[in-house]
Amino acid sequence: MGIYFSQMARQSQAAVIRVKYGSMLVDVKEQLLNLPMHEVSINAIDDLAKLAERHNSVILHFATENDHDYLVQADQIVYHYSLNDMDGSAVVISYAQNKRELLQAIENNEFKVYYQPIVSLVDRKIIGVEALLRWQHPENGLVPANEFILTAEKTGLIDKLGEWMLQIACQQIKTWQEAGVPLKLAVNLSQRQLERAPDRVIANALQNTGLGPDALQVEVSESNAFNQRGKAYRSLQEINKLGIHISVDDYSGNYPFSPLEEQPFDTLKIDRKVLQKVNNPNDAQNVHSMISSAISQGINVIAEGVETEEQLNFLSSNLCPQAQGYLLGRPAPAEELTLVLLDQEISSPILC
Ligand code: G
Ligand code: MN
Repeated sequence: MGIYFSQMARQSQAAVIRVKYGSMLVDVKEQLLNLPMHEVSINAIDDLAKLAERHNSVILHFATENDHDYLVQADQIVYHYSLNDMDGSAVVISYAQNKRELLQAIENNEFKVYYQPIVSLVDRKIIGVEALLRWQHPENGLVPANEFILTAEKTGLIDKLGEWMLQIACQQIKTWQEAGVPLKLAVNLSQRQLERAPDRVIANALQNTGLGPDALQVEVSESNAFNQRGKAYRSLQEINKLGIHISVDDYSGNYPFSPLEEQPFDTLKIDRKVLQKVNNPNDAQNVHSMISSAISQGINVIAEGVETEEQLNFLSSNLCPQAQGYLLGRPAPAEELTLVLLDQEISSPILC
C-alpha cells in the first residue's frame, strides 16, 4: 500500500498513532519534512490519501493541542488537510485502537525496563541509572517510549505502566546494591502521574522492594518543578517528605532557580539541546554559569545527551559533576549492565 502517516507533534513529543484510512487502520510513522514553495488546501483526508498514493508519498501528521495538520509533499507542492479535534474521529479511533494494543502488550509482558548509566565525571564511575520504558513489539521490534507514551498518557494507561515500571526498577536497583554496586535510580514522572498522588505508589514500591528512599531520584519537567501553583507541585513536596530526591529533567534555564532549601528539587539535568550549543561562546558561557551557580547553591548537576568527546571535555573543564548520554552509555537491559557494573566494582571497589 505504501502509505504511512507521520505525526510529529510540534511542541510535545513525537508519537506513533494509528489513523483510519478507508476501512484500514494505518500506522503513523515519523518523517522529516522539507517545506516546499506552494501550499494547496484539501477538503477531505481521503483525497489527501489518494494524492499520497498517486505520488507514492507519505502523509505527514503534525499535531498541536487541538489541531491536526496532514500534509503530502509532491512536486514542490504541499497538500494540506486540517482537522480540528472536535471532528477528529480519525484521532479518536487511533487512541481507542492504540489503547487496546497497549493493554494487550501489558498482558503479554512486552514492556521492558532499560537502564541508562549516569556517570560521575570525577572518576568516570557509574553512580546511577535512569530507568527508561521500552516496548518489545513482536513485529516492530524495540519501540522507544516517545512513540507510545502520548497514548498511554491520554488513555490513563501511564498510571498502570508507571507503577509496574517503578516496582521493577526499584527491585533491580536493590539487586545491584545487594551485589555490592551502590547505585541510585532515576525515574521519570509525568504531570498526570504527579497529579494523582504518586507518593503512595512510590512508598509502596520502596516498601515492597526494601529500597531506601535516598536511592530514588524522581525526574520531573521544568514546568512541574517551578510552577508553585500547579497541582503537581504539592506532590513534589509530599515526595520530598519521604526523603526521595527530585531532579528537573531537560532543564534549559527557562526558570531561574533559588537556593536548595527553597525548592523541592536538588538536581538539575541540563537539556541535551542546551549542551549541543556549547560551540557558541555565548551559549558556552550560559552553561558555565548554570553549572557554577547551581553547584554554589548546593544543587547537583547532570548533563544529558553527551554524544561527543568535545562535549565531555567542556563539561569536565566546567566542573560539571555528572553526565549521561550515548557517549557514556546507551540505555541497556539490566542483564547487559550487570556485567559492566560488576566489572567496574572489581577494578575499583567502593570502600565503605
Ligand atoms: O527527557 P529525558 O531526558 O528523560 O529523555 C530520555 C531519552 O533520551 C531516552 O529515551 C534516551 O534513550 C534518550 N537519550 C539518552 N541519551 C541520549 C543521547 O546522548 N542522545 C540522544 N539523542 N538521546 C539520548
Ligand atoms: Mn529523564
